[in-house]
Amino acid sequence: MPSKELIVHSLLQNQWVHGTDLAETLGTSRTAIWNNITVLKNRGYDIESNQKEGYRLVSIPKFLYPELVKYKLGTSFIGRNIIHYMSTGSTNDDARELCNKGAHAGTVVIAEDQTKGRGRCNRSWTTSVGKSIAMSLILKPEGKKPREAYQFTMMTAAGISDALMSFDVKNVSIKWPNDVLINGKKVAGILTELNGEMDMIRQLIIGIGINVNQDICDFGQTLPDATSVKIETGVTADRLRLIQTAIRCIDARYVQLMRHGFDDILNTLKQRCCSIGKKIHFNLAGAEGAVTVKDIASDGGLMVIDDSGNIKTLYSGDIQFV
Ligand code: BT5
Repeated sequence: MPSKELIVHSLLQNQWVHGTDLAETLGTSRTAIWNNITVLKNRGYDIESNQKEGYRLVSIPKFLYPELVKYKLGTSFIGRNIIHYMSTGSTNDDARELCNKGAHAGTVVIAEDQTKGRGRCNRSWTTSVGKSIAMSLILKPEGKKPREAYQFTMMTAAGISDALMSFDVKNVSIKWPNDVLINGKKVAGILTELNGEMDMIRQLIIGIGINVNQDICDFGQTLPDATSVKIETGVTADRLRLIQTAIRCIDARYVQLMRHGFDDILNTLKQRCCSIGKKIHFNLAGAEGAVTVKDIASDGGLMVIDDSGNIKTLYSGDIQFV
């Protein structure tokens, strides 16, 4: 563990930490500790110090720094390596580059701001600095086929909705295939990108955008269907606690999917999916039409029925309620 991370964890755990103890634990000198404390102060940590008692953490920065996100994270897999940018184009692009350089599965890329945040089909995704969560997960699920990739989008939607519900957010639903809604408005979106061969997923990059503390004016008139946790609950949410909870819940869903298959996630989707029974307009690779959603199929596709009674299953694309 890098020494700055150890120092922060030690400061988070203890009221006062003596420089000598820190130096001993880290196998370094007191001067090196002092230098690291200076770096941490420049990162926004408010650290009090005195000769007798050592160092005390007064407050932490508002950013989603890896050392803070990792503190007591306790996941089995996702988040064992975390990379943080103040500003970047798109965390999905960063994750892809990191993959090309050999990044481990379970790596998470977090950005405070994105200048080229993307949705599906190159649509744009808006991030509000200090008010959103923008992150990408690198997964390398062994034994999974490219046609199963959307199961990972759905396990992520299940995980994000678990996290929001554990924050006591009411009326959370999932709009097939990749939106999480509160009171029918979009609070989170998922962008899954795949690199693989015909019968093997080499890596999956799962981009996640969550609106946490935006006010209505942050979305303006361009995004009337967007909402945030704060708008829906009336309370400013702790972004750090929410990202940790989201990573934990997605990690748990990932383990569930890899060990026990898709069934439990499918059941969750059926319970939380707001599309079942609704009339929708779908657009799928150029084909479009109005249909009624019947169910979610056992493999995660959307079973729909048209006005003539023909049943078909959709596997990707956009749906709008009519
Ligand atoms: C998505 O696409 O919903 C996927 C969004 C994924 C964003 C994450 S952030 C981290 C990672 N890095 C990236 O570059 N992307 C991922 P889609 O279903 O295509 O929805 C896109 C549409 O959602 C846009 O065309 C807008 O209408 C709307 N939208 C844009 N920003 C939004 C926001 N902050 N909240 C709600 N809706 C938004």
